[in-house]
Amino acid sequence: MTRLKARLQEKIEEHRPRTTRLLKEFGKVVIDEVTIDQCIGGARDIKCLVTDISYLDSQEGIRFRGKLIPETFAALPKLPGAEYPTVESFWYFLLTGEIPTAEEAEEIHQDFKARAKVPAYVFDVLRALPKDSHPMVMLSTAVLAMQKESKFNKAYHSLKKNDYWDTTYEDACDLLAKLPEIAAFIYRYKYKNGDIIPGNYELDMGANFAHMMGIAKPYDDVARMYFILHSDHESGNVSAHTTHLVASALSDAYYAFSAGLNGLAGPLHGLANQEVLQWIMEFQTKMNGAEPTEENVKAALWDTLNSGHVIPGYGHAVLRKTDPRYTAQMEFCQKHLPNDPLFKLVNMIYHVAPGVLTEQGKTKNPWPNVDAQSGVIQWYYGLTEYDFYTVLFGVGRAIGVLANITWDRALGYALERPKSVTTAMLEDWAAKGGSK
Ligand code: HAX
Repeated sequence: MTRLKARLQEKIEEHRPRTTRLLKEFGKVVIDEVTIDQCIGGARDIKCLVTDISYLDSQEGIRFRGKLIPETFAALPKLPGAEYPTVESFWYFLLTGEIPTAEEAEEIHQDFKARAKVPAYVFDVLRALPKDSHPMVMLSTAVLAMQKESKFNKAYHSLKKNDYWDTTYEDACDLLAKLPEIAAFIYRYKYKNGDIIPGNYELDMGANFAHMMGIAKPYDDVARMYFILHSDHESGNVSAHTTHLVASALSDAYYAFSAGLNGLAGPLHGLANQEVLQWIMEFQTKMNGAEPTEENVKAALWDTLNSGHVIPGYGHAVLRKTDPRYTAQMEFCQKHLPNDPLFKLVNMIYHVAPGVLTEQGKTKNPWPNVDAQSGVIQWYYGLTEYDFYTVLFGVGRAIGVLANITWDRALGYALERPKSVTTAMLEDWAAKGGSK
Protein backbone atom coordinates (compact mmCIF):
# COMPACT_ATOMS: atom_id res chain seq x y z
CA MET A 1 0.00 0.00 0.00
CA THR A 2 1.33 3.48 -0.87
CA ARG A 3 1.84 5.98 1.94
CA LEU A 4 -0.93 8.04 0.35
CA LYS A 5 -3.46 5.23 0.60
CA ALA A 6 -2.44 4.42 4.18
CA ARG A 7 -2.72 8.08 5.18
CA LEU A 8 -6.06 8.39 3.38
CA GLN A 9 -7.37 5.40 5.33
CA GLU A 10 -6.33 7.02 8.63
CA LYS A 11 -7.95 10.30 7.60
CA ILE A 12 -11.18 8.53 6.64
CA GLU A 13 -11.35 6.72 9.96
CA GLU A 14 -10.71 9.99 11.82
CA HIS A 15 -13.38 11.79 9.80
CA ARG A 16 -16.23 9.27 9.81
CA PRO A 17 -17.43 9.94 13.39
CA ARG A 18 -17.91 13.64 12.50
CA THR A 19 -20.33 12.80 9.70
CA THR A 20 -22.10 10.13 11.75
CA ARG A 21 -22.54 12.53 14.70
CA LEU A 22 -23.90 15.32 12.47
CA LEU A 23 -26.44 12.95 10.98
CA LYS A 24 -27.51 11.28 14.19
CA GLU A 25 -27.47 14.17 16.66
CA PHE A 26 -28.04 17.21 14.47
CA GLY A 27 -29.82 15.83 11.42
CA LYS A 28 -32.85 18.10 11.83
CA VAL A 29 -30.97 21.39 12.32
CA VAL A 30 -32.10 23.84 9.59
CA ILE A 31 -29.25 25.30 7.47
CA ASP A 32 -31.08 26.79 4.50
CA GLU A 33 -34.44 27.63 2.96
CA VAL A 34 -35.53 27.29 -0.67
CA THR A 35 -37.25 30.02 -2.66
CA ILE A 36 -39.28 29.74 -5.84
CA ASP A 37 -36.56 31.42 -7.91
CA GLN A 38 -34.02 28.85 -6.67
CA CYS A 39 -36.41 26.03 -7.46
CA ILE A 40 -37.00 27.22 -11.03
CA GLY A 41 -33.61 28.84 -11.46
CA GLY A 42 -31.13 26.00 -11.24
CA ALA A 43 -30.87 25.56 -7.44
CA ARG A 44 -28.45 28.50 -7.07
CA ASP A 45 -26.90 28.75 -3.60
CA ILE A 46 -29.00 26.02 -1.98
CA LYS A 47 -26.72 24.36 0.56
CA CYS A 48 -27.26 20.65 -0.03
CA LEU A 49 -23.85 19.19 -0.88
CA VAL A 50 -20.85 18.49 1.36
CA THR A 51 -17.18 18.45 0.44
CA ASP A 52 -14.04 19.23 2.38
CA ILE A 53 -11.83 19.15 -0.70
CA SER A 54 -12.44 22.67 -1.96
CA TYR A 55 -14.60 25.67 -1.11
CA LEU A 56 -15.63 28.51 -3.42
CA ASP A 57 -16.14 31.96 -1.92
CA SER A 58 -17.85 34.52 -4.15
CA GLN A 59 -15.17 37.14 -3.40
CA GLU A 60 -11.87 35.34 -2.88
CA GLY A 61 -12.46 32.40 -5.23
CA ILE A 62 -11.43 28.81 -4.78
CA ARG A 63 -9.56 27.33 -1.84
CA PHE A 64 -8.20 23.83 -2.25
CA ARG A 65 -8.15 22.21 1.19
CA GLY A 66 -8.16 25.68 2.74
CA LYS A 67 -5.42 27.13 0.51
CA LEU A 68 -5.83 29.83 -2.13
CA ILE A 69 -4.28 29.16 -5.55
CA PRO A 70 -0.96 31.00 -4.92
CA GLU A 71 -0.66 29.32 -1.50
CA THR A 72 -1.29 25.93 -3.09
CA PHE A 73 1.36 26.48 -5.75
CA ALA A 74 3.84 27.71 -3.14
CA ALA A 75 3.28 24.89 -0.67
CA LEU A 76 3.50 21.80 -2.88
CA PRO A 77 6.78 20.15 -3.90
CA LYS A 78 8.22 20.94 -7.34
CA LEU A 79 10.69 19.08 -9.50
CA PRO A 80 14.10 20.73 -10.09
CA GLY A 81 13.71 23.60 -12.58
CA ALA A 82 9.89 23.49 -12.53
CA GLU A 83 7.76 26.54 -11.78
CA TYR A 84 4.65 24.58 -10.79
CA PRO A 85 4.11 21.59 -8.49
CA THR A 86 3.51 18.11 -9.82
CA VAL A 87 -0.03 16.88 -10.33
CA GLU A 88 0.95 13.84 -8.28
CA SER A 89 1.70 15.99 -5.21
CA PHE A 90 -1.58 17.88 -5.72
CA TRP A 91 -3.50 14.57 -5.81
CA TYR A 92 -2.02 13.68 -2.42
CA PHE A 93 -2.96 17.12 -1.11
CA LEU A 94 -6.55 17.01 -2.37
CA LEU A 95 -7.14 13.56 -0.94
CA THR A 96 -5.58 14.11 2.48
CA GLY A 97 -5.35 17.88 3.02
CA GLU A 98 -1.64 17.42 3.74
CA ILE A 99 1.41 18.58 1.83
CA PRO A 100 3.37 15.52 0.71
CA THR A 101 7.13 15.29 0.89
CA ALA A 102 8.99 14.99 -2.41
CA GLU A 103 9.40 11.26 -1.66
CA GLU A 104 5.68 10.78 -1.08
CA ALA A 105 4.93 12.59 -4.35
CA GLU A 106 7.47 10.40 -6.14
CA GLU A 107 5.79 7.31 -4.74
CA ILE A 108 2.55 8.42 -6.43
CA HIS A 109 4.44 8.96 -9.66
CA GLN A 110 5.68 5.35 -9.46
CA ASP A 111 2.19 4.11 -8.54
CA PHE A 112 0.66 5.93 -11.53
CA LYS A 113 3.40 4.57 -13.78
CA ALA A 114 2.37 1.03 -12.81
CA ARG A 115 -1.28 1.84 -13.63
CA ALA A 116 -0.72 3.81 -16.83
CA LYS A 117 -1.14 1.21 -19.55
CA VAL A 118 -4.25 2.03 -21.55
CA PRO A 119 -6.02 -1.13 -22.81
CA ALA A 120 -5.58 -1.49 -26.59
CA TYR A 121 -9.34 -1.74 -27.13
CA VAL A 122 -9.71 1.90 -26.01
CA PHE A 123 -7.72 3.06 -29.04
CA ASP A 124 -9.78 0.72 -31.27
CA VAL A 125 -12.96 2.31 -29.90
CA LEU A 126 -11.58 5.80 -30.56
CA ARG A 127 -10.53 4.89 -34.09
CA ALA A 128 -14.02 3.50 -34.73
CA LEU A 129 -15.63 6.86 -33.99
CA PRO A 130 -16.14 9.30 -36.86
CA LYS A 131 -12.99 11.41 -37.00
CA ASP A 132 -15.05 14.57 -36.85
CA SER A 133 -16.56 13.54 -33.50
CA HIS A 134 -15.93 16.23 -30.92
CA PRO A 135 -12.82 15.47 -28.81
CA MET A 136 -15.03 15.50 -25.69
CA VAL A 137 -17.15 12.71 -27.20
CA MET A 138 -13.91 10.81 -27.72
CA LEU A 139 -12.71 11.40 -24.16
CA SER A 140 -16.02 10.52 -22.55
CA THR A 141 -16.39 7.41 -24.76
CA ALA A 142 -12.85 6.25 -23.92
CA VAL A 143 -13.56 6.57 -20.20
CA LEU A 144 -16.87 4.75 -20.48
CA ALA A 145 -15.33 2.02 -22.64
CA MET A 146 -12.94 1.20 -19.77
CA GLN A 147 -15.78 0.58 -17.31
CA LYS A 148 -15.17 -3.16 -17.46
CA GLU A 149 -11.83 -2.50 -15.72
CA SER A 150 -13.61 -1.13 -12.62
CA LYS A 151 -12.30 -2.75 -9.44
CA PHE A 152 -15.24 -1.36 -7.47
CA ASN A 153 -17.72 -2.92 -9.86
CA LYS A 154 -15.98 -6.31 -9.77
CA ALA A 155 -15.82 -6.35 -5.97
CA TYR A 156 -19.21 -4.74 -5.26
CA HIS A 157 -21.16 -7.82 -4.17
CA SER A 158 -18.49 -8.85 -1.68
CA LEU A 159 -17.98 -5.39 -0.17
CA LYS A 160 -19.30 -3.81 3.01
CA LYS A 161 -20.32 -0.16 2.82
CA ASN A 162 -17.34 1.06 4.83
CA ASP A 163 -15.00 -0.57 2.32
CA TYR A 164 -16.47 1.02 -0.81
CA TRP A 165 -13.89 3.79 -0.80
CA ASP A 166 -10.95 1.39 -1.25
CA THR A 167 -11.80 0.13 -4.73
CA THR A 168 -13.22 3.55 -5.66
CA TYR A 169 -9.79 4.98 -4.83
CA GLU A 170 -8.19 2.23 -6.95
CA ASP A 171 -10.47 3.08 -9.89
CA ALA A 172 -9.73 6.78 -9.42
CA CYS A 173 -5.95 6.22 -9.53
CA ASP A 174 -6.23 3.84 -12.50
CA LEU A 175 -8.27 6.42 -14.41
CA LEU A 176 -6.06 9.40 -13.54
CA ALA A 177 -2.93 7.52 -14.55
CA LYS A 178 -4.40 6.73 -17.98
CA LEU A 179 -6.14 9.98 -18.86
CA PRO A 180 -3.10 11.95 -20.12
CA GLU A 181 -2.24 9.25 -22.66
CA ILE A 182 -5.85 9.01 -23.82
CA ALA A 183 -6.11 12.80 -24.19
CA ALA A 184 -2.80 13.03 -26.05
CA PHE A 185 -3.87 10.14 -28.30
CA ILE A 186 -7.11 11.96 -29.16
CA TYR A 187 -5.11 15.07 -30.04
CA ARG A 188 -2.45 13.36 -32.17
CA TYR A 189 -4.98 11.02 -33.79
CA LYS A 190 -7.40 13.78 -34.69
CA TYR A 191 -5.07 16.64 -35.61
CA LYS A 192 -1.60 15.17 -36.26
CA ASN A 193 -2.41 12.44 -38.79
CA GLY A 194 -2.36 9.76 -36.12
CA ASP A 195 1.35 10.32 -35.48
CA ILE A 196 1.23 9.01 -31.90
CA ILE A 197 4.11 9.72 -29.51
CA PRO A 198 4.51 6.91 -26.94
CA GLY A 199 4.53 7.99 -23.30
CA ASN A 200 7.68 8.33 -21.21
CA TYR A 201 6.57 7.30 -17.76
CA GLU A 202 9.87 8.29 -16.17
CA LEU A 203 8.42 11.80 -16.45
CA ASP A 204 5.81 13.19 -14.06
CA MET A 205 2.23 13.53 -15.34
CA GLY A 206 2.60 17.10 -16.60
CA ALA A 207 5.90 16.53 -18.38
CA ASN A 208 4.78 13.23 -19.88
CA PHE A 209 1.62 14.86 -21.19
CA ALA A 210 3.68 17.63 -22.82
CA HIS A 211 5.95 14.95 -24.31
CA MET A 212 3.03 12.92 -25.72
CA MET A 213 1.43 16.08 -27.13
CA GLY A 214 4.74 16.83 -28.86
CA ILE A 215 5.07 20.30 -27.30
CA ALA A 216 8.41 21.49 -25.89
CA LYS A 217 9.13 23.14 -22.52
CA PRO A 218 7.73 25.01 -20.72
CA TYR A 219 4.55 23.21 -21.79
CA ASP A 220 5.29 20.66 -19.05
CA ASP A 221 4.72 23.47 -16.55
CA VAL A 222 1.69 24.72 -18.49
CA ALA A 223 0.19 21.23 -18.20
CA ARG A 224 0.88 21.04 -14.45
CA MET A 225 -0.58 24.50 -13.87
CA TYR A 226 -3.57 23.86 -16.13
CA PHE A 227 -4.51 20.49 -14.61
CA ILE A 228 -4.25 21.85 -11.05
CA LEU A 229 -6.19 25.05 -11.79
CA HIS A 230 -9.05 23.16 -13.44
CA SER A 231 -9.23 20.34 -10.91
CA ASP A 232 -11.94 21.35 -8.48
CA HIS A 233 -14.40 24.17 -7.85
CA GLU A 234 -16.40 22.76 -4.94
CA SER A 235 -19.29 20.38 -5.64
CA GLY A 236 -22.17 22.30 -7.19
CA ASN A 237 -20.79 22.93 -10.69
CA VAL A 238 -22.19 20.72 -13.44
CA SER A 239 -19.23 18.37 -13.95
CA ALA A 240 -18.56 17.84 -10.23
CA HIS A 241 -22.20 17.54 -9.37
CA THR A 242 -22.92 15.12 -12.21
CA THR A 243 -20.00 12.90 -11.25
CA HIS A 244 -21.18 12.93 -7.63
CA LEU A 245 -24.81 12.31 -8.59
CA VAL A 246 -24.06 9.34 -10.82
CA ALA A 247 -21.62 7.88 -8.28
CA SER A 248 -24.30 8.22 -5.60
CA ALA A 249 -26.18 5.36 -7.30
CA LEU A 250 -22.97 3.35 -6.69
CA SER A 251 -22.18 3.55 -10.39
CA ASP A 252 -18.40 3.20 -10.50
CA ALA A 253 -15.84 5.92 -11.24
CA TYR A 254 -15.84 5.19 -14.99
CA TYR A 255 -19.60 5.64 -15.36
CA ALA A 256 -19.60 8.64 -13.07
CA PHE A 257 -16.66 10.52 -14.55
CA SER A 258 -17.78 9.87 -18.13
CA ALA A 259 -21.13 11.45 -17.20
CA GLY A 260 -19.33 14.39 -15.58
CA LEU A 261 -17.37 14.95 -18.78
CA ASN A 262 -20.60 15.15 -20.76
CA GLY A 263 -21.68 18.00 -18.49
CA LEU A 264 -18.32 19.70 -18.82
CA ALA A 265 -18.84 19.67 -22.61
CA GLY A 266 -21.64 22.26 -22.39
CA PRO A 267 -20.95 25.81 -23.66
CA LEU A 268 -22.05 27.35 -20.35
CA HIS A 269 -19.48 25.18 -18.53
CA GLY A 270 -16.12 23.78 -19.73
CA LEU A 271 -16.75 24.26 -23.44
CA ALA A 272 -16.60 28.00 -22.78
CA ASN A 273 -12.81 27.85 -23.30
CA GLN A 274 -13.42 26.70 -26.88
CA GLU A 275 -16.15 29.32 -27.31
CA VAL A 276 -13.78 32.09 -26.17
CA LEU A 277 -11.23 31.26 -28.84
CA GLN A 278 -13.92 30.88 -31.46
CA TRP A 279 -15.29 34.32 -30.52
CA ILE A 280 -11.81 35.83 -30.78
CA MET A 281 -11.10 34.20 -34.14
CA GLU A 282 -14.40 35.44 -35.58
CA PHE A 283 -13.64 38.91 -34.24
CA GLN A 284 -10.20 38.87 -35.85
CA THR A 285 -11.66 37.73 -39.14
CA LYS A 286 -14.06 40.68 -39.04
CA MET A 287 -11.11 43.00 -38.28
CA ASN A 288 -9.53 41.76 -41.52
CA GLY A 289 -5.96 42.32 -40.34
CA ALA A 290 -6.54 45.76 -38.82
CA GLU A 291 -5.22 46.49 -35.31
CA PRO A 292 -8.24 46.19 -32.96
CA THR A 293 -9.20 49.11 -30.75
CA GLU A 294 -11.27 49.09 -27.56
CA GLU A 295 -14.13 50.59 -29.62
CA ASN A 296 -13.99 47.64 -32.02
CA VAL A 297 -14.05 45.18 -29.11
CA LYS A 298 -16.95 47.02 -27.50
CA ALA A 299 -18.98 46.95 -30.72
CA ALA A 300 -18.31 43.22 -31.19
CA LEU A 301 -19.35 42.45 -27.60
CA TRP A 302 -22.60 44.38 -28.08
CA ASP A 303 -23.21 42.51 -31.35
CA THR A 304 -22.92 39.24 -29.44
CA LEU A 305 -25.29 40.38 -26.70
CA ASN A 306 -27.76 41.88 -29.16
CA SER A 307 -27.88 38.64 -31.11
CA GLY A 308 -29.04 36.94 -27.89
CA HIS A 309 -25.80 35.13 -27.08
CA VAL A 310 -23.62 35.15 -23.98
CA ILE A 311 -20.10 36.55 -23.89
CA PRO A 312 -18.08 33.39 -23.36
CA GLY A 313 -15.56 33.41 -20.51
CA TYR A 314 -17.48 36.03 -18.52
CA GLY A 315 -19.90 35.58 -15.63
CA HIS A 316 -20.18 32.91 -12.99
CA ALA A 317 -22.88 31.25 -10.93
CA VAL A 318 -20.98 31.79 -7.65
CA LEU A 319 -18.06 34.19 -8.20
CA ARG A 320 -18.65 37.94 -8.03
CA LYS A 321 -15.07 39.02 -8.82
CA THR A 322 -12.41 38.15 -11.39
CA ASP A 323 -11.79 34.42 -11.13
CA PRO A 324 -8.41 33.81 -9.41
CA ARG A 325 -7.89 30.99 -11.94
CA TYR A 326 -8.05 33.71 -14.61
CA THR A 327 -5.56 35.80 -12.64
CA ALA A 328 -3.16 32.88 -12.16
CA GLN A 329 -3.10 32.29 -15.93
CA MET A 330 -2.78 36.01 -16.64
CA GLU A 331 0.30 36.11 -14.41
CA PHE A 332 1.75 33.20 -16.36
CA CYS A 333 1.15 35.13 -19.60
CA GLN A 334 2.68 38.32 -18.20
CA LYS A 335 5.82 36.35 -17.41
CA HIS A 336 6.08 34.09 -20.46
CA LEU A 337 4.24 35.79 -23.32
CA PRO A 338 3.79 39.48 -22.41
CA ASN A 339 3.94 40.68 -26.02
CA ASP A 340 1.78 38.00 -27.58
CA PRO A 341 -0.90 39.71 -29.72
CA LEU A 342 -3.62 37.30 -28.59
CA PHE A 343 -2.76 37.92 -24.94
CA LYS A 344 -2.96 41.66 -25.60
CA LEU A 345 -6.36 41.25 -27.21
CA VAL A 346 -7.64 39.14 -24.29
CA ASN A 347 -6.44 41.91 -21.95
CA MET A 348 -8.26 44.47 -24.05
CA ILE A 349 -11.45 42.41 -23.78
CA TYR A 350 -10.87 42.30 -20.00
CA HIS A 351 -10.79 46.10 -19.97
CA VAL A 352 -13.99 46.42 -22.00
CA ALA A 353 -16.29 43.43 -21.35
CA PRO A 354 -17.13 44.05 -17.65
CA GLY A 355 -18.33 47.56 -18.53
CA VAL A 356 -20.45 46.29 -21.42
CA LEU A 357 -21.99 43.52 -19.30
CA THR A 358 -22.64 45.97 -16.45
CA GLU A 359 -24.30 48.38 -18.86
CA GLN A 360 -26.47 45.57 -20.22
CA GLY A 361 -27.42 44.92 -16.61
CA LYS A 362 -28.34 41.25 -16.70
CA THR A 363 -25.42 39.30 -15.35
CA LYS A 364 -24.75 39.21 -11.60
CA ASN A 365 -21.03 38.94 -12.31
CA PRO A 366 -19.47 40.86 -15.22
CA TRP A 367 -15.95 39.56 -14.50
CA PRO A 368 -13.96 36.90 -16.39
CA ASN A 369 -13.87 33.25 -15.37
CA VAL A 370 -11.15 30.65 -15.91
CA ASP A 371 -12.11 30.07 -19.55
CA ALA A 372 -11.47 33.65 -20.73
CA GLN A 373 -7.71 33.27 -20.42
CA SER A 374 -6.89 29.60 -20.83
CA GLY A 375 -6.98 29.31 -24.61
CA VAL A 376 -4.39 32.05 -25.14
CA ILE A 377 -1.72 30.00 -23.42
CA GLN A 378 -2.56 26.88 -25.39
CA TRP A 379 -2.58 28.83 -28.66
CA TYR A 380 0.81 30.36 -27.89
CA TYR A 381 2.38 26.91 -27.46
CA GLY A 382 0.99 25.76 -30.79
CA LEU A 383 -2.22 24.09 -29.66
CA THR A 384 -4.46 26.03 -32.01
CA GLU A 385 -7.12 23.34 -32.43
CA TYR A 386 -9.42 24.97 -29.93
CA ASP A 387 -12.13 22.33 -29.95
CA PHE A 388 -9.57 20.28 -27.98
CA TYR A 389 -9.38 22.74 -25.07
CA THR A 390 -12.22 21.23 -23.05
CA VAL A 391 -10.37 17.89 -23.08
CA LEU A 392 -7.53 19.60 -21.20
CA PHE A 393 -10.09 20.91 -18.72
CA GLY A 394 -11.50 17.38 -18.44
CA VAL A 395 -8.15 15.81 -17.55
CA GLY A 396 -7.71 18.44 -14.84
CA ARG A 397 -11.29 18.12 -13.60
CA ALA A 398 -10.73 14.38 -13.10
CA ILE A 399 -8.39 15.10 -10.19
CA GLY A 400 -11.06 16.93 -8.21
CA VAL A 401 -14.11 14.84 -8.98
CA LEU A 402 -12.31 11.53 -8.49
CA ALA A 403 -10.97 12.68 -5.12
CA ASN A 404 -14.51 13.69 -4.23
CA ILE A 405 -16.21 10.43 -5.12
CA THR A 406 -13.54 8.54 -3.17
CA TRP A 407 -14.50 10.58 -0.09
CA ASP A 408 -18.22 10.26 -0.94
CA ARG A 409 -17.85 6.49 -0.66
CA ALA A 410 -15.67 6.76 2.43
CA LEU A 411 -18.29 8.79 4.28
CA GLY A 412 -21.20 6.77 2.96
CA TYR A 413 -22.98 9.70 1.35
CA ALA A 414 -26.46 8.70 0.30
CA LEU A 415 -28.08 8.21 -3.08
CA GLU A 416 -28.93 11.71 -4.28
CA ARG A 417 -32.66 12.19 -4.72
CA PRO A 418 -34.02 15.74 -4.33
CA LYS A 419 -37.77 16.31 -4.50
CA SER A 420 -39.58 17.87 -7.44
CA VAL A 421 -42.84 19.79 -7.20
CA THR A 422 -45.40 20.88 -9.78
CA THR A 423 -46.00 24.36 -11.17
CA ALA A 424 -49.48 24.30 -9.59
CA MET A 425 -47.89 23.69 -6.18
CA LEU A 426 -45.56 26.65 -6.69
CA GLU A 427 -48.53 28.82 -7.70
CA ASP A 428 -50.44 27.71 -4.63
CA TRP A 429 -47.48 28.48 -2.32
CA ALA A 430 -46.94 31.79 -4.11
CA ALA A 431 -50.57 32.78 -3.37
CA LYS A 432 -50.23 31.71 0.28
CA GLY A 433 -46.79 33.35 0.71
CA GLY A 434 -45.02 30.08 1.45
CA SER A 435 -45.42 26.31 1.65
CA LYS A 436 -46.29 26.20 5.37
N1 HAX B 1 -22.90 37.15 -21.32
C1 HAX B 1 -24.19 37.53 -21.49
N2 HAX B 1 -25.16 37.33 -20.58
C2 HAX B 1 -24.78 36.77 -19.41
C3 HAX B 1 -23.47 36.39 -19.15
C4 HAX B 1 -22.50 36.59 -20.17
N3 HAX B 1 -21.24 36.20 -20.02
N4 HAX B 1 -23.40 35.83 -17.92
C5 HAX B 1 -24.67 35.87 -17.44
N5 HAX B 1 -25.49 36.42 -18.35
C6 HAX B 1 -26.94 36.55 -18.26
C7 HAX B 1 -27.57 35.19 -18.08
O1 HAX B 1 -27.65 34.49 -19.31
C8 HAX B 1 -28.88 35.53 -17.46
O2 HAX B 1 -29.74 35.99 -18.49
P1 HAX B 1 -31.29 35.61 -18.51
O3 HAX B 1 -31.86 36.29 -17.31
O4 HAX B 1 -31.77 36.16 -19.80
O5 HAX B 1 -31.39 34.12 -18.42
C9 HAX B 1 -28.54 36.72 -16.58
O6 HAX B 1 -27.32 37.26 -17.11
C10 HAX B 1 -28.31 36.36 -15.13
O7 HAX B 1 -27.34 35.34 -15.07
P2 HAX B 1 -26.40 35.18 -13.78
O8 HAX B 1 -27.29 34.91 -12.60
O9 HAX B 1 -25.46 36.31 -13.68
O10 HAX B 1 -25.52 33.90 -14.16
P3 HAX B 1 -25.92 32.37 -14.05
O11 HAX B 1 -25.56 31.87 -12.71
O12 HAX B 1 -27.33 32.14 -14.49
O13 HAX B 1 -24.99 31.71 -15.17
C11 HAX B 1 -22.98 31.35 -16.35
C12 HAX B 1 -23.61 31.59 -14.99
C13 HAX B 1 -21.52 31.02 -16.15
C14 HAX B 1 -23.67 30.17 -17.03
C15 HAX B 1 -23.14 32.65 -17.20
O14 HAX B 1 -22.44 33.69 -16.57
C16 HAX B 1 -22.67 32.48 -18.62
O15 HAX B 1 -23.45 32.02 -19.44
N6 HAX B 1 -21.38 32.85 -18.94
C17 HAX B 1 -20.83 32.68 -20.26
C18 HAX B 1 -20.42 31.24 -20.48
C19 HAX B 1 -19.20 30.89 -19.64
O16 HAX B 1 -18.20 31.60 -19.64
N7 HAX B 1 -19.26 29.75 -18.95
C20 HAX B 1 -18.16 29.27 -18.12
C21 HAX B 1 -18.37 29.51 -16.63
C22 HAX B 1 -17.24 29.01 -15.79
C23 HAX B 1 -17.18 27.53 -15.88
O17 HAX B 1 -18.04 26.79 -15.45
N8 HAX B 1 -16.18 27.05 -16.51
O18 HAX B 1 -16.17 25.78 -16.83
